[in-house]
Amino acid sequence: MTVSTGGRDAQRDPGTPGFNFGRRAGVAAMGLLGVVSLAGCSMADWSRAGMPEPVTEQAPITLSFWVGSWIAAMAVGILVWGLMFWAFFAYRRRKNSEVPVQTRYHMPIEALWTIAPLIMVIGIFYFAARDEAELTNVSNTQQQTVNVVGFRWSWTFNYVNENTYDVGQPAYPANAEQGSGRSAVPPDEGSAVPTLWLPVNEKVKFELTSPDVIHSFWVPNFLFKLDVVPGRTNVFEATPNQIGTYAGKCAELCGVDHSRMLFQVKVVSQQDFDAHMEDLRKRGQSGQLQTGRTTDRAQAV
Ligand SMILES: [Cu+2]
Repeated sequence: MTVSTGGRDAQRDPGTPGFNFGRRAGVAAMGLLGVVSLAGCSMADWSRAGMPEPVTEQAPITLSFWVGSWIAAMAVGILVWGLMFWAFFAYRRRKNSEVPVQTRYHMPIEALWTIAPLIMVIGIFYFAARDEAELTNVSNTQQQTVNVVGFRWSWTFNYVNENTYDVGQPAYPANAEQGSGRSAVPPDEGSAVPTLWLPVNEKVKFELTSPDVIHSFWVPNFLFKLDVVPGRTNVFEATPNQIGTYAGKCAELCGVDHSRMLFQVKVVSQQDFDAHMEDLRKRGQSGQLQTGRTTDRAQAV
């Protein structure tokens, strides 16, 4: 008798497996393990399903929606995969001549696969709408107001209560060689990205404005971003509750130097914040820069 693993109609010994499922599953598991360890994911990353660490009072709302969605999706996935594999084995063709029972117009099944996805979509919509309403709610009970101006290609931070401002300049591309880039900004200066200072545990109202095109204000660790739209003021509130320095960037493709719109957020103690405001005043950066592009520094691009 010929034993072959190839060809649909190949004859097989009853005891000879055509495909070694155990070995294949082992190889797949090893591959997955390799990918996971190469990706450098820690246990904390896993528990957040890849989300950055939340550093505001509001961010856990986004995080629990994200993790909850994954849990729900995996539960549905496991159920569907389980049913699929059960069907593969339970209804596999045992004889060449055999044709499986064909099921048509089965009302309970038709009703199930109409209603079940509907319940899932309504569920996702309900939680998304509930969390969005909470995250975008503006109570106007803030302790600090910051007017963030996104402009091509950097950011200005107007500290409204303090009547001070800071203006950034485009970050120099990390891989650009000196003299090869379009920019006249020296790499050392350009690498100092604009910094938004915020006092810890104070509610901040962000007023986002743009003098030119649509940008998007994104601090990954806030688990939140909001578009910066010319001609209107988009507003949100957040309370940073963890001291540290966090990266931020423009998240809306706004033009050729979009990738240079980097900034950072420094969440500091009240004393450090006050000292920095004093520093800005000493440097003559009192008042507000509404357009963001009125200094020589920002024009040097
Ligand atoms: Cu932008």
